[in-house]
Order: sequence, then structure tokens, then C-alpha cells
Amino acid sequence: MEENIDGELAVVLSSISLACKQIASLVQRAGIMGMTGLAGETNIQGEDQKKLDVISNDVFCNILRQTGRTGVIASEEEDVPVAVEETFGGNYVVVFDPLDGSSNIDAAVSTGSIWGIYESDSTCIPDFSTEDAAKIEEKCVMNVCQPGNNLLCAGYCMYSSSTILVVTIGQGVYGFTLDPTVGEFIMSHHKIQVPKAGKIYSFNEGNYAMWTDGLKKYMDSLKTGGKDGGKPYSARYIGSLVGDFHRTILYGGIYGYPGDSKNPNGKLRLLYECAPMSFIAEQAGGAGSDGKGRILDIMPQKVHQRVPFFTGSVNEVKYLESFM
Ligand code: AFP
Repeated sequence: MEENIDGELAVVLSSISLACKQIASLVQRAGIMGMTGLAGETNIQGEDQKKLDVISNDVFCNILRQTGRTGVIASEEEDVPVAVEETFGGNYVVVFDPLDGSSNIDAAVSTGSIWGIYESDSTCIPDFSTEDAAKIEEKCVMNVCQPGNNLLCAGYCMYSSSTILVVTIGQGVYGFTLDPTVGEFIMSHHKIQVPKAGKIYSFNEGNYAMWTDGLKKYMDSLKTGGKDGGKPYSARYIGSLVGDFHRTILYGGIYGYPGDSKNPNGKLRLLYECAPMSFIAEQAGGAGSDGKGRILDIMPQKVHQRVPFFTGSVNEVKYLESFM
């Protein structure tokens, strides 16, 4: 509405919103359509793929190809980024996790899709007429490995008691709720602002014994009121990043998936989870950190790189950093 978005990017964004509507409908019907359970394969990260992980990935890939505006797509569910031959305008690089939190599906708990859109590096655009598959793949990886600071757009769609699409193009964060009676996303959250502080923490505390002493001290301190003392923090953890993140930016507090002695870089992926969510958090006045500095400053070395992740209210993230 403010005419600040490039027409080509708007086409990509509109296609993503269509993918999200399709996935929302699949998630709602999963239990009665035989779409719960495992697909029988593992992805590149060794995680069991659910049937809906595979279907949602196909939905995203097909729609992005059909836009004619995407040059490279990288998904959590694909080993390597893929070059799109059907590119007629724009050359956007789209990274996405088509269905995050899918281990919740069989219990009908919240899930979500997450994506980020980058401009293509002009020196890395694959040339299908002259380059072989190895060269094209190398260029795709180079195109995808951009720091979050380069993001043009990031968003997520949460499939929960309602379907909510949250998006930023670098000028604030807006939320749109799907009206199922007309099948359209209607703006419901104008310029979301993360409260500066909030007494809710969202960590998988089952990993406590494997955390560093600093992190253990931090967690202990929240139970006696944190920096300013007083009422203990409340614990809330769905185990679905989109749901936990959405609550955190609306109510304030902190979400964290730290590294531990078993997995020093934690579980979450930099490119299509932590960077897009950090861009959204910052655009809403919050923060996204790996415990030492901004997530958006990290230069990815690998497509499926993991990174410790802390996000939410600025004061809460700063307080956590003081223990790391
Ligand atoms: P799944 O897609 O396997 O359910 O993983 C979800 C997720 O990547 C993220 O959405 C959660 O915040 C995090 O993993 C939960 O991990 P833990 O089960 O280790 O707490």
C-alpha cells in the first residue's frame, strides 16, 4: 500500500502467500487425509521427514518456480540449492523451511513455514546454456550463502488456531490473518513492536545438564526474577519455532536454542530459520543473537549451517549475552 515494494518482489511474495494457504489447508486436513506420520526418508540433516514435510516442500518449490522470478531456491528439505530454469524476470534467491515444527503435526500442534528472500549476486547467476551441473551447483551455493544483513524480505506463516502470515520488507513488521471464509490474508497486525522486556522464557530446558555454566547461571537467575529480581519468569515452550517466536514477539520475553556439549551450534539453521527470524525481530524493535553478537552479521559457510539462537525483547537478549 505504501508502494515501497518492487513489483517483481511483490510477485514472489504473493506466490509465497499462496503456498502458505495451500499448506494451511493441508495441515488442517492432515489427520483425515492420511497425511500424518513419516514419509520413510531422512533429510540431509539426518532428520526423519514427515509426509507433510515432503508435500509442503513440493508446494513451495513448484510455486516459486512458477513465479518466473526466482533464480535459486534452497530448502531445509533439499541437500543442495537448486537453480530455476524458468526465470523470466527478477532473479531472487529464496531460502525456506517449508514446514517447521513438523514433529508436532500428528498432535495437531502449531507448525509454520519460514522464508527469506535475497537479491541474486550478479556474478553467481547460473548459465544453463554453457555451464555443467557442478558449476551451476557451485554458483547456487555461493548465491545462497549471504549474510542476513542482505535480506530483502523475510517472513513466516503460522498454522495454528488461526493462520497468520508475518512479513517484513525492511520497513517494519506486518501480520495478516487468513480469513477462511474468503480465502484471503487480511491485515491484522500493523507494525508489530516487540516489548522491550518480558518475563517469559522459551528454551528446551531438558538439555540443561549439557549447557555451559554461564547459561545454567542465566537460567537459574530467571527463576528468581532475572536482572531486576521480583516475580520469577514463566516458562513456555511448544517446540515449534514459529509458534514460540510469534508468542515471543507479541508478548515479549526470550526464545533460545543454545549450543550444548553434544551440539555446540545448537539445532536451528542459520539460513532459513535464524536469519529470517532475526530480521523480523530487529524490524519489530527486538533482537536476534548467537549469544555473542547479531545473527544478521554472520557470513554463512554452509547451506545447512546450524547456529545457537536467542531472540525476542532487546533487554532480555542483552541480559542473556551478559552470561555468555
Ligand atoms: P521439527 O521440525 O523436527 O519438529 O523441529 C522443530 C525445530 O526445528 C524448531 O521448530 C523447534 O524450535 C526445535 O526444533 C525444537 O527442538 P527440540 O525438540 O530439540 O526442543
